[in-house]
Amino acid sequence: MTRPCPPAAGLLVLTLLAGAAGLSPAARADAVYHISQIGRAFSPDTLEIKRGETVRIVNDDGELIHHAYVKSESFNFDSGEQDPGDHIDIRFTVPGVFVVRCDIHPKMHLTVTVR
Ligand SMILES: [Cu+2]
Repeated sequence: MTRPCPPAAGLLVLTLLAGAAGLSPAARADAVYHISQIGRAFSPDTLEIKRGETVRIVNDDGELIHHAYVKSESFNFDSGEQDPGDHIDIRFTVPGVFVVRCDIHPKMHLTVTVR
């Protein structure tokens, strides 16, 4: 598994939406976390966020197509196929522990804990 940057770097809040004009007060604390699909893995492969925050998953894996889905009782998501360079955003709206997987590469998994 390749880690192009220290694991903690992926946990940094890259974008705060607070500055965007016209957002309701409820949206101002929302943050976007960056996860990379690289080396047929999610990097980092664990993440802890707050309810309502968004995880952006970017396909940084050269010419490989990836995919991201969550299947659980309380929360479901399916990105469809992600071409190289594509990104998708998953906003986690319920607390719990969720596993994001790639249907194309079954060994890929990202554990997201939503507080
Ligand atoms: Cu994949």
